[in-house]
Amino acid sequence: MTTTDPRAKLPDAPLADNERLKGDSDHLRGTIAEDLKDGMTGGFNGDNFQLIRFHGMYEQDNRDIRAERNEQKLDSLKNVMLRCRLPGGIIKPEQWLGIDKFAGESTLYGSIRLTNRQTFQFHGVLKDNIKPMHQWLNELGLDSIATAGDVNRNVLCTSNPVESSLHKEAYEWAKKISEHLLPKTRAYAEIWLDGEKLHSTDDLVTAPLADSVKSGDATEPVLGKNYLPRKFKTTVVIPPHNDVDLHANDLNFIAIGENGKLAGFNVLVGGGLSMEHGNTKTYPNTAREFGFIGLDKVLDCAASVVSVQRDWGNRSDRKNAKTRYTIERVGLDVFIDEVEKRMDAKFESIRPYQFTSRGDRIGWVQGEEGRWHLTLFIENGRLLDYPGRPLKTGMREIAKIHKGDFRLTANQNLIVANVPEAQKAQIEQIARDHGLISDKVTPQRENSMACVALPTCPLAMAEAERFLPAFSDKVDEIMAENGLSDDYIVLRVNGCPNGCGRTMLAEIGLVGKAVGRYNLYAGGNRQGTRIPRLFKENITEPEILEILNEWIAAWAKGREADEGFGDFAVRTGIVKPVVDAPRDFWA
Ligand code: SRM
Ligand code: SF4
Repeated sequence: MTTTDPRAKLPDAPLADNERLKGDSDHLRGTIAEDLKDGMTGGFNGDNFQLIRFHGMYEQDNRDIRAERNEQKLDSLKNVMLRCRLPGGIIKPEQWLGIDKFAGESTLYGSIRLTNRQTFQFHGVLKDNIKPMHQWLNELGLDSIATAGDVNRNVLCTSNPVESSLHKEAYEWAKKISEHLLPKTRAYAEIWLDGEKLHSTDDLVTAPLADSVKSGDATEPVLGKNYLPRKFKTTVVIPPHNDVDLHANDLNFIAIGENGKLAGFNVLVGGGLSMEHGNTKTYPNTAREFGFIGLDKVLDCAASVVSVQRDWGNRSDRKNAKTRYTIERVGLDVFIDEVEKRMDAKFESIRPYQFTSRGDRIGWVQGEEGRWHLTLFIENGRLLDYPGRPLKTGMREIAKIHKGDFRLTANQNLIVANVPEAQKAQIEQIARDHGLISDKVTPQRENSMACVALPTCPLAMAEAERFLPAFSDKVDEIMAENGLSDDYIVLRVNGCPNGCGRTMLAEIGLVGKAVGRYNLYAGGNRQGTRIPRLFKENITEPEILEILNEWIAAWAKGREADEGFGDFAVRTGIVKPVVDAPRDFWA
């Protein structure tokens, strides 16, 4: 199937420049290897600036000191942020010790930043350290392939250590899907590892690919020579816990169990959260139900959805290129029909499923096999040694003695998983001594999240990660004044409307508009299945707090039993619910 299929209804417009650079890149090689040797700049030239993203890196600089350097006639101090590939977020203690060492010795900021897609980022890697970093990661059995760029990103899997057998099965699927959809080019190994064997993926067997989904490009049979029109995101979710926020993702496999075993998946396609302020052609949307598939069809289904989006996605306008826009343009039935043809199977009716929660269960829980799991709340995912709270050192000390594994959650937290009873007290003591456990953290803070934003994110319009902790203090006070200290509102902050902090699935969301100014959204729900609506534009922190004061007091007095704030806001008319995002999000 090609883009000439009339049902794709593609616009008659010139291709975006990214299409040229991907097509010309010799399967993502570009001239990155030569560029690495160019000591004149700390950055990457021409197309390589974009191409390094497919290798998991973004060029950045520290925006706090940009103006000062400009004044001194100095170029900005260019460096890269690296994002690791970690399907399902599982990492071993010995790997942790390795990344801890690299962050401490070879990055400008010294931190490990847990992301809300179950992996970690190093910020501030100078050019000379980039190649050693990839080699170091490879030694640890890790890589950063396809964690950015127009490809399928890190595949998420619900962090569910309690139901360990179901989690194990679901996690294996997350890994297999990640492998199946990875770029097959050897560019990463050639550039960063001098062609050496990739320890992270080379041993894994890639499943055969049906002819119906092949791209026609021998090197990249799934993704094609020009890769995907835009980034693509996939999850494996175990209900009733929607910690991965499936509606932020293009492709979702909802695990359906039968007698404690995995029977197959409900497939939901076309979620995504990004928009542009005031641009009504852009909108967040929830994923649509396609149907149920058995385990024998999972990989075919994944490749078929990706291939339809590959062939039918809009390659002229990157703001209209994601799967949700393709579905909107061609029609849901047409998209489903094409996926069924390519995977050579029909979707069955959706099996019953329900989501009841999204947040992580902070603290200890015991799993099916008697092992213990400790979920640590890491505010905004930033692991660093703070005065009186040496979090990063604490994690290192735990990693030195821990025999199980670590699991990074989609809420930017970390689980010390599979701890035997005999070691529980020791691990808890280390965590307490280093501030990784604090009895002062409220449920409200645990259910709040911010994206990175300033100073590293080049797209940030306002603070997010550095804004949230002090803002949370004030929200905590309001909650306490209203007798709600044991309750929470899913509250999220983004530095811009790209949606990284998943504000567009929050009960209350703040989206950066300018320095110190935010748009206030409300009306998402606790399960993460409803998009919130704009309530007020371009307001300051005091104005936001005044509104929250009123809202939270009204909620405390008028809520029905167990009613979350978002449902209350919709029921009492604070905001009209968003029912059909393309049509009523901006209405
Ligand atoms: Fe994101 C771009 C950080 C999750 C939507 N995101 C960026 C960049 C790389 C800025 C850039 O392009 O130069 C940010 C780097 C900041 C920094 O200095 O670290 C960035 N995004 C993040 C992270 C680290 C936020 C966090 O605090 O955890 C998350 C990394 C996830 C990962 O490990 O892969 C992150 N980004 C998300 C999510 C949430 C999710 O996936 O669950 C979204 C919304 C969901 C979606 O995709 O619809 C998201 N990020 C974006 C977009 C808008 C994409 C679009 O559809 O238009 C951009 C900008 C772009 O791609 O052009 C973006
Ligand atoms: Fe940067 Fe905007 Fe994403 Fe925040 S939402 S990390 S400011 S791109």
